[in-house]
Amino acid sequence: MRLDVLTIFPEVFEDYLATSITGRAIRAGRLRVGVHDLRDYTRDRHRVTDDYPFGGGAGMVMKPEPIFRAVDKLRRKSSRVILMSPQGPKLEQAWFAAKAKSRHLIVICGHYRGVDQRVIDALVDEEVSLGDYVLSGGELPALVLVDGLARLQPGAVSDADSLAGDSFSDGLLDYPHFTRPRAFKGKRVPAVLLSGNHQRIRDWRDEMRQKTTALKRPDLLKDE
Ligand code: 9D3
Repeated sequence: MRLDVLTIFPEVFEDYLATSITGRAIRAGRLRVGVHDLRDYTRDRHRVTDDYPFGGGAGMVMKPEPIFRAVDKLRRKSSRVILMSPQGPKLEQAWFAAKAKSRHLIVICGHYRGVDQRVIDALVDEEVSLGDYVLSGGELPALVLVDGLARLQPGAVSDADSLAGDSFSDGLLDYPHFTRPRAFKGKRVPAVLLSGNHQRIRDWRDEMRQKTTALKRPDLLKDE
């Protein structure tokens, strides 16, 4: 899979993409990520990517021309163009599972008040949001998108079970985890986990997943 990200802050992507599972997926060749500075697609001396809104009002709007030039250069037949936008539906695990099979995504990061509407109308296939709160731009949301897709690429997460057991992939939260030491600050690891009885351990974990979900995220247990 290939991702091309359009942004006015390309430098914020570098460290994160080089790290952990995203870094491993990229180094393993499972995922290619291009980060493109929209200022490289301007044609004026000051490399301006934003301008005042027609009709007035606070804040700046991202100009259409650099975004159109970048998308025209990067787009192929298989491309889908995604705009990170507080107006899109919220990203969910099912979205990642579906999009992980894509060949090529072009991801546009907005800033300020957002992008010129003609970008949305002519170029964007879908808008996606992280949630109903205001961030200063689409860069962190785009990193979330890349991370969620990277770990679903074949071979990116070493243990296939850790994907199958993903919280949300079956609508339940995870069970509690413990590692050494067996006793810490007077708190013992649940005896069942030391029992060596794998059926009992599975049953305990299933039960804990139900209980934890009912307690912390009862909304996940309601149908629809
Ligand atoms: C004044 C109306 N604002 C919409 C709530 C304008 C606006 C605020 C912030 C337009 C863009 C932004 C920058 N945010 C994003 O680009 C963004 C975002 C977000 O703010 N919250 C959750 N998900 C996302 S994805 C992209």
